[in-house]
Order: sequence, then C-alpha cells, then structure tokens
Amino acid sequence: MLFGHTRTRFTPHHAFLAPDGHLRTPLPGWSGAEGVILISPQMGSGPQARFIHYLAHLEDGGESGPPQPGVERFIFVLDGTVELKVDSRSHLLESRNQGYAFLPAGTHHTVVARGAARLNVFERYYLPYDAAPPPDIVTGVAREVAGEPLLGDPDVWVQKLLPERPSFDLAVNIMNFRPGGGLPQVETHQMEHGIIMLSGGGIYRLGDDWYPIQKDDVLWMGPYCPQWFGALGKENASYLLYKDWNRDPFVLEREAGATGEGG
Ligand code: UGY
Ligand code: MN
Repeated sequence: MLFGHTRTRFTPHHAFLAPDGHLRTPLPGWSGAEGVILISPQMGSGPQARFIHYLAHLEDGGESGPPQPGVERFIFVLDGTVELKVDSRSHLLESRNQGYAFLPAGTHHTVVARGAARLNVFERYYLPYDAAPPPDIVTGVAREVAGEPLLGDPDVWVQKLLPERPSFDLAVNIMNFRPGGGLPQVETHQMEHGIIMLSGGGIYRLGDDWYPIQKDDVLWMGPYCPQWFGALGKENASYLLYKDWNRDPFVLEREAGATGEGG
C-alpha cells in the first residue's frame, strides 16, 4: 500500500470514486446493513447531484428501510441474493444473473438478504409528468435484457433496464463495450450520470481529465460534463448508468428548489 495515495478525485463537475476511499456508515431505517454513500446532493459547489447513489452491504437477514417520502428507488444486486417483498409478492434477485428492481415513490417494500449481499442503489425524488400515470414496479434480470448497438456500432451495445415511457423520469442502462470499442463522441449533455463499473476496464475522460477505470469504480458526471469512454484489455467492459430522463429542464429546476435537492 502506498501511504497517502488514492485514485479518487472530486471536482465541482465530476467525481471519480475508487473503492479505496469508501467509508461505511449506517443507513437510517435499515438493519443488518451498512452503506457507502457515493453520490449525493451534498457534493460541493457548482452543479449538485439531484440523486443519491449508494452501496448497501447487507449481512445475512439484513433488511432495507424505506426511502424518503416521494423518493423512488432502483436496486441492482452486485453480490449475493436478496428477496424483495412488495405487493404481498416475493421476488428473488440474484447477482449471478444481475437481478434488479425499480420501486416507484410510495411503494411499500422490503429487501431481505439471503446470505451476505451487496446492492447498488439509485434514488431520486420522483418528478410527475402531467399527462402520464405514475410508473409501475419493475423487476428484471439484466442478463436477459437484449442489447441494442449504439448508433449501429456492433462493438458498443446498450441494455435498457427500464421502460422508456414518459411515466419514468430516469433511465438505468448497462453500457457494454468490446475491447477497443468506445463512445462514438465526447458527449456533453444536460442530464447527469451516476455510473458503477461492472466488468472490464478502460479509460474514462471527464472534462479535461482522463482516468483509468476498473470494476467497482464509481463516477459522478454533473450536467454538461464532457464524457467519453474507451474499453481496453482482454474482456468486455460494462457499466451501470443512471441518468435523469424525460423531463423538461425547467421542471427539473423548479423541483430542485421545491425539494431542496441540488441547485
Ligand atoms: O446515455 C448516455 O448518456 C451514455 N451514453 N453516457 C455515457 O455512457 N457516459
Ligand atoms: Mn452520457
């Protein structure tokens, strides 16, 4: 170990969060669980995150607590198996096939670990859209979600884990790259991202910084942060990506003021 060194970087417009910097904290309302809050509205000056991205480390039998009122939750099983109890039904979500679930705001649910488990969680205040009904509960297995080539490139493919209907104010996708594949452009857009690397690695460009990236590294990209990824190595690279979606920027701004989220 090299003393006083970390790969973690924190800037007003993006953050690179390596596992060496993780600090576990209690997750209020959860039992038999510890959290690592990665991205949150507390992030410094400049554009602030309008969502929360955290890891939940659960011991066998550990249980989730509810999100804040008005907050929706997306969970993705990174390690182990959990049982999701919702609507008097039970769903087993397993890391071996990349189980995931989306719980709309106000959905009473519990996640119970069957053995030690690790979850990746995204949460945000739901922004209703006048013409659309609230979103539905979604449970799924990412390994079975078909990929679509990105702009026709067979070396980069996107798996969309949630429906694209206007009811949903977020998108959660898995981006996949063959070694040598990369994003076709340096993207610069109004949506923000939370990303966790699931497999493989490569180089991530954020603003004018370039980061070697590997499994379990996490990124925050604020609105308009220029971003590009190229995959290197021998195995396919993939990452789980959150973005705000389907909403007018004026609505985002108004709601940010109303909830105290971001600025
Ligand atoms: O959907 C996206 O914005 C995605 N292509 N961005 C990214 O991978 N950084
Ligand atoms: Mn993007």
